[in-house]
Amino acid sequence: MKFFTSPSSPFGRKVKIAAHVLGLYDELAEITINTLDPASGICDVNPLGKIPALEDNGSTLYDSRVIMEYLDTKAGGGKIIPVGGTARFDVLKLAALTDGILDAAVLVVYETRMRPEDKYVDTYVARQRDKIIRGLKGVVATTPSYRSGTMPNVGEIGLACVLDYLDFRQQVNWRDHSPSLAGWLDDFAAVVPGYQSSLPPKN
Ligand SMILES: N[C@@H](CCC(=O)N[C@@H](CS)C(=O)NCC(=O)O)C(=O)O
Repeated sequence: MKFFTSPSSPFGRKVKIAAHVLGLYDELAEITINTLDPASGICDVNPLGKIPALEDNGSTLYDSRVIMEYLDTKAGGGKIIPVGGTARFDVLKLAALTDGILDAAVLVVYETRMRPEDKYVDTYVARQRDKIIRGLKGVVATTPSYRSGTMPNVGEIGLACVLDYLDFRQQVNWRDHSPSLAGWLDDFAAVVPGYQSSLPPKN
């Protein structure tokens, strides 16, 4: 499987951890993409020009959530996404919340990277930061607990990627806003395959 991503992409990292826990990581041939480079070819793979994307058996998939579901299906199904019941929608909701936090965090990065300094819109950045902080509080309200050694679900994988991405970009100190998540991350980091090897690069 050709896997288009970059070491700093938190969405790409979700897929990497999912592939590890599902035992499929060795099947991924990683292709590093700089989405800002028009010659990267990513728009031929994903019309949205975004990573991650995956090519397998002649078809292309994009959006990290779709790719994770594809990998789950390939591994037999029901492993990182519960098949039914309230558990399924609890997990999908947590995944949507963590993706929303990541979207806001990525937009904060783009606001500074894409605009000249005099066009930087503080109120827009503040709005995204508020989403991040409210989103984290929403996560805490679900009283997450990772049971050591269990297969993490897509929501938990998303949460780990959120917390490390916020540390990487240093936009919001989540330990101030949601200190209870520190213990959660320690439990997850200690045992989940692919967690350490997929950490974002050091700043
Ligand atoms: N919903 C998408 C979000 C992916 C995304 O925003 N990726 C960023 C990199 S972390 C990207 O490719 N940005 C380039 C762009 O927006 O043009 C997913 O889950 O895969």
